[in-house]
Amino acid sequence: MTTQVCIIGAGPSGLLLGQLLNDIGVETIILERASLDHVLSRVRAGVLEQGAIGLLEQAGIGGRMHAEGLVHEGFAITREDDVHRIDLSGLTGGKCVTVYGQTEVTRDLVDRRAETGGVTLYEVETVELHAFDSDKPHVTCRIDGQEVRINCRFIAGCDGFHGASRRAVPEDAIRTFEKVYPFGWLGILSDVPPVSHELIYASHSRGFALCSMRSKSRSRYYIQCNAGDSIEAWSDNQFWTELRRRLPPEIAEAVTTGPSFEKSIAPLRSFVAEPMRFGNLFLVGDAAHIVPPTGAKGLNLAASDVHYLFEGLRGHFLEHDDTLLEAYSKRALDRVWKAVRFSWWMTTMLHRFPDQAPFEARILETELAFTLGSEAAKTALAENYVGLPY
Ligand code: RFL
Ligand code: PHB
Repeated sequence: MTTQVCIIGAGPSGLLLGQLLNDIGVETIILERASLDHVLSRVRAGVLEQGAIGLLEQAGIGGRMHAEGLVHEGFAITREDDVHRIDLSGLTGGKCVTVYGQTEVTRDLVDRRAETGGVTLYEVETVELHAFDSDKPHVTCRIDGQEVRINCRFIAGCDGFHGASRRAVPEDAIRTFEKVYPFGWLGILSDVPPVSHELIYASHSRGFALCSMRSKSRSRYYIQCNAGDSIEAWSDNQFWTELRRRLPPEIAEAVTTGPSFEKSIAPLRSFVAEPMRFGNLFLVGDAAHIVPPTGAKGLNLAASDVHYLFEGLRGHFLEHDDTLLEAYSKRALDRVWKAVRFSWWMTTMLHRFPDQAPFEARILETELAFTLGSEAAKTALAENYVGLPY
């Protein structure tokens, strides 16, 4: 098989890049390790920045997102029993975010690719990347037991943190930066109305909690848990009890509980690989960087990477100009590091760290008190949360 851009991974990065390229007549083949059902069953991000919304519109999937997505002009931070509102719109001159689940974004992109005749091969095994330091890279894999070779001009590594693309890069060509946090997030989905029409980020001496949603009748809640906790150790009842303990009493009383239909634990990590280009291989999204979910930035960074790479590839194929392709890694990383900093800052300020020295604990309490009491600090928080410009 031959294509112009071989995309590894049919998560949001791969599907979005594939759609934007498809729409300007650049051929792509997407190779995905998992089954379509598995891809569509993953529950992850919920909050989209305006820039990501614009790209999804450009990819032709604005319709359902605008009909069903919830526009949020602010969110709350609680500190023990106090509630503070962050007026995103007021602090940023009218900007806001949209709550629309990653599962729905993925489904819309999958449907659009099918409508527009894009090729996605699911359940491919042993994906290997070859000769990406030359002008004739190729990818090999096994599909239904058959060895398949795809010749291409470029490879886009959109295969997430555990994918094959980043691992194909020689060790001496890549530099990585990593911080692993000593806790995880236990998350549930339940078909109960959200406790509030806005998100609530709760800082509490028992640990962090987050009240989020997928719709007016579907709630997404998270609590900070120990890094080594197992799902079996947390019954629904234990989850609801612990969540309520971390919320101010009037909010805790208003939480509607019900059976969960999804429950998972996510470890928290910050990770960046530099550069994001190796010859004719480009890393995109979680393949190149991971942020803890506290700032709601992972999917949004995947979208801005796609934007920079799409501009570069459009320049190459349509205008015979490689300036933006050459600039891809730098443009993407400049924005990535700002989101990595913001996500680290939100995480550090709002969680409780086991075995923390009393001095550090007081500094973090003061960081939160200062932030909530200062218009300038809240403006900086809001500016980052709605998303820095591309
Ligand atoms: P993905 O979504 O991991 O997709 C990668 C795809 O590649 C496939 N794959 C392979 N395919 C072929 N060959 C291989 N060798 C392969 N290895 C892997 C995988 O099966 C998969 O289909 O990466 P992508 O596309 O870069 O997208 C990134 C986002 O998924 C991620 O950043 C966000 O989910 C992070 N995130 C959040 N981001 C936000 O912007 N806002 C949020 O509110 C938010 N909340 C979250 C989150 C992530 C979470 N978890 C579980 C990590 C909340 C949570 C709990
Ligand atoms: C979510 O709804 O899954 C969500 C929302 C905000 C975050 C992280 C996750 O910061």
